[in-house]
Order: sequence, then C-alpha cells, then structure tokens
Amino acid sequence: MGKARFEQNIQHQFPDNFWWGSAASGPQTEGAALIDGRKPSIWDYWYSIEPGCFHNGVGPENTSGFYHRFKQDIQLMKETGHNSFRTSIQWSRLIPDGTGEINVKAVAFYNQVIDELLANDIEPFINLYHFDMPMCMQEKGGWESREVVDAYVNYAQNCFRLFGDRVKYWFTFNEPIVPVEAGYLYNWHYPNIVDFRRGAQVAHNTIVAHARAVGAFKKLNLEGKIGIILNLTPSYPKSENSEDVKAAQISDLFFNRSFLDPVTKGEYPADLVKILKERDLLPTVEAGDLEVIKDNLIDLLGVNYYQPRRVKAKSEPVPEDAAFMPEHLFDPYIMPGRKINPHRGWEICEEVIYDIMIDLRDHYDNIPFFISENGMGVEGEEKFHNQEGFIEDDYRIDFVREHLKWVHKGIQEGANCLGYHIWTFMDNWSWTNSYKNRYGLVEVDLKNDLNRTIKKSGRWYKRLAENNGF
Ligand code: BGP
Repeated sequence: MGKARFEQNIQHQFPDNFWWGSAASGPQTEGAALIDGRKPSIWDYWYSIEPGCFHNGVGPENTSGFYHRFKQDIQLMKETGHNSFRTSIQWSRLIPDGTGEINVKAVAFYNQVIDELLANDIEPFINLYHFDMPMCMQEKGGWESREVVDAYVNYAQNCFRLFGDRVKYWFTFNEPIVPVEAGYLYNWHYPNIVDFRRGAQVAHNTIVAHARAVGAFKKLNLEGKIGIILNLTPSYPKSENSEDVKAAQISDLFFNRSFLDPVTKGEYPADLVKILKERDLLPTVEAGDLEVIKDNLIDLLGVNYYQPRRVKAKSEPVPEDAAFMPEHLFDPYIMPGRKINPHRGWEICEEVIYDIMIDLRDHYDNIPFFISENGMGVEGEEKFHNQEGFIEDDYRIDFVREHLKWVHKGIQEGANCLGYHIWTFMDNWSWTNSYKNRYGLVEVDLKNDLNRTIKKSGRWYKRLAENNGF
C-alpha cells in the first residue's frame, strides 16, 4: 500500500515530521536479566526476597524477551507506523558494577538495537534511567548518596560517548518523581522507606544528577538534544473556593513543579522552598548544586500523561506528632461522575492533556516537548480476541483518538508539541503490576512462547502515522 492515504477525510492533520511511536524501557522489555554480564537492579533483588509483592508472583527476569527478539520487534514497529521509539539503556547491563568496567556485550547489544532502528527509519530516543537502580549502587545509598550521583554521571558520559554518534534524542530520567514517591514516601517500591526528608534528598540529588548529565552532554558538543521525561499530573481544585484553589496550587508544587521548574527554569519554586523551610525539611544542598541546576536547562521535554490529580482543602487537622507528608496540606478529592479506567483505577480525562500544553506554552516559554507516554492498561485482554486471532481493542483506539483531538487543538493554539508516543509498543512487564494490565499495540502471549500479534490498535496506529492524522 506504500504511502496510500487510508482515510479520505483527515480532520486532525498533525504538523510535518510529527513523531509517531511508542515508549518502553529496558527493564520492562529486555528480559535476559542475569546473562551476558548484567547484574541485578533493585527490581531483581526485591523480587528475590519478596516475590509476593509482584502480581501473580511474576518477576523481572524474562520480561518480554526484546534482548533476543529485537530484530523481529523492530519489524513490528514498522508495521505499526513507528517513525520513532523510546527505550532505556540499563545501567546494570552497561556497567554492571555501577562504576568501572563497561560490559562489552551490553555495548554490542545496544549498538545493534540502535543500528537496527536507524536502518528501519525509526529514530531512537534513548533514556538513561527508568526506575532501575543497580543493586550495588542501592547498597551505597541509592539516590541519597552523592557517590551514586557521581557514578550516574559517569555512566551517562559513557552512554553519550558510545552511542552519541547515532542517537540524537537523549533523556536523563523517566518520571524521576516516581522513585521518590514509590520508594521513599508511600511504600510502593523498594527500598520501601517512608520518610519525607529522605525523599526530598533523593529528589534533589536526582535533579543534580540530571543537570550534571545535561552538562556532560553539552560539553561533548554532539549533535542532538537532551531532555527529561516527567509525568505531569495537573492538580484541579474541588471548587473555586480559595482554600481549595490553594490546596491545588500546593499539590502542584509538590508533584509537578518540584521537577518541572528546576529542569526548565533552573530553580525550585520559591513557594515550595518556603513550605519545606518552615517545616525544617529542606534537603542538604551542596556547594555548586544550585548553579549546576541553573546552568543546565533541557532542550526538550517529554510529557507522560495518564491522569489528573483532584484535591480539596484539608478537612481535618493533622495530628501534631505525625511525620510530614505532602497530604498534610490538602485532601484528595474524588470527583462525582469521573470517568475511570477500572483496570488501573486511574481517571481518564482527555482535555487535561490540552491544559498541560497550554501551561507549557504560557508559563514555560513554549518549550519544545512531546507526549512521551499516554495509554490505557487493560486486564484480561485475551477475551477480546476475534476470529482472526487478534485483539480488537477499540477502547484503546478511542482512548488515543480522544486524547489526540486535544493534542491537535493545543498545537493549533501554538503549543510546541513535536510528537506522540503511546505507552507502549508491546505488552510488557510493569513493576509490581507485572503483566496484569496490557498496554501494547502488540500482544505478547505469555502462554505461547512470548508470541507477538499486532492488535487492532496497532493496525489503526499505522494508518494514523501514515496519514499524519485522523
Ligand atoms: C508509567 C511508567 C511506565 C509504565 C506505565 C504504566 O508511569 O513510566 O514504566 O509502568 O506507567 O504503568 P502500570 O503498568 O503500572 O499501569
């Protein structure tokens, strides 16, 4: 069919050279967890001591087998319309001891993946960290340790040197707030610490690591752009009542602006600093940190959008002896009538993606960005198999289309959006949810040798990309 137009009436035409593709990560797709020199990350370690923390006890050792099947998978990317694809390098594969020796087998693997993508006209977008601290680095204190920050910067430099001749789009971190929330506040992920002050230190050290990696990239004078991928969850107040509005502003400071402001404007929001200072919760800031953050702004922002956050003013006073949590300053609000993805428990609210775009246009100097994750996880998708043997996931097509209408409107109104990447290319392993919810354009059959079959959404996505709109 070549470049034939499939749809006669394109009502939502996207700009030329728009990025269509998907996002994934090394730890969630590669498998081959402990071969060819790779050493455990916190995920392998946590699974070895507490397999019950993972849905159906399925751990990260095999994930989706991309390590051995990447050539076939890249063909499937072509068949699903990709002109770009994001994955991550695993630090624990490239430099298994965290610092020191580089694993030549890992270099060979990532070289092959990058070359295969380019040979198929798919632009590789490479992320350096997707929740996957090498266990040996966690033993040194993880992001609480400056030694680990140094090791990460060294790892990043190695990546730029090894692959920067071909990779033009780099990202320092995916959703860096998640390890803070999940590992240091809410007891969702290893190391299962609940301590705001330590979480704040992890956040600050991550931002310093990010800024230093950006600086290292710029120093090498490579052709290419560098950025970070943030999950933005805008806060909406229950009402226009000033106390509710204030609650939403505060939750935005903690969950969005805490990372967005330093990486784009070079400084923490003054109101956030004030709140932490008043409570004696500011992290330790070393000499030169604030300058490094100021001097190393990103070129490009990745925006992961799944759901908004709804809040209201606190209704009950917080007990005086309670250890601080952001939720001491606002209450969650469940909006009546909200649309929910029942499998994930996340609200679906499409127009929020437009609000993010307008916020970036108006308050962040219209920074170039792309939607770097957006997608719908569904449990038990096998039941949607049709007679031809592929999954008819019309709900996913609707989900993407409804979000894209708002992306299109944001672009029409001047937001600097360069692309859209769905989460994700093929069903993959997802942290403690393991394989519970499937997000892929391509089905992975866990019961049948990890066989891949393109879903209806994958077929639709190809037409979307070929038409550059719908
Ligand atoms: C994002 C992460 C991804 C992926 C996705 C879906 O926050 O960047 O790695 O996990 O969420 O998550 P889940 O499978 O938990 O629904």
